[in-house]
Amino acid sequence: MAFTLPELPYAKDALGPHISAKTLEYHYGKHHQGYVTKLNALVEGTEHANQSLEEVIRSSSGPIFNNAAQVWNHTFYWNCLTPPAQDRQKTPSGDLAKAIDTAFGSWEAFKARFTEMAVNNFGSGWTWLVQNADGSVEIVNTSNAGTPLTTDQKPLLTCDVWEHAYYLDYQNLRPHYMDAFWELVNWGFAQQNYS
Ligand code: MN3
Repeated sequence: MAFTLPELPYAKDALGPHISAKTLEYHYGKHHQGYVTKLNALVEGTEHANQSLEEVIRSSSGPIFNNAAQVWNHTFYWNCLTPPAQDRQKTPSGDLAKAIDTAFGSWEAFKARFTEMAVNNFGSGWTWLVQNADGSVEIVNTSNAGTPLTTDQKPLLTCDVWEHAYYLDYQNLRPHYMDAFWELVNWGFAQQNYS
């Protein structure tokens, strides 16, 4: 049973002008696919070969963990984005909006804090909105392939801050990529994750 690259939930040119088709060709078609291919090669003949992706992430370390977590993180990230349609929901609503207000004071304060965490996440990594067991939410940074799946915190939303996520479109300007990210967040997906 080999791991496979999930379909993108939209066309490669659907996130423009904020994230280009060229970025998706490389980020999804080369990087994400590369993690899947490497993972399959690494688990062959090991105890991980017949595990689910989540089981591999929770029971491995080193290269197997890195590639498995990157496969999962990227699939989650694609689902955190949605094409920038006119009628796109631009802010969270419902229980998630309440939890964000409780934790950060306001939507604007949350957005500013998430952006600050992402911009200052040193090197390669991910910035996450996560849910704690008591229903509260917080923002956490992980480095490299790090993922909340190995903790008690439930991922709700993520932003990939590896340079490969934005270098073709924004070169070294991660803050400009963050502006793009906010134009594309799929709040319906984040709300669905919050329970
Ligand atoms: Mn990436």
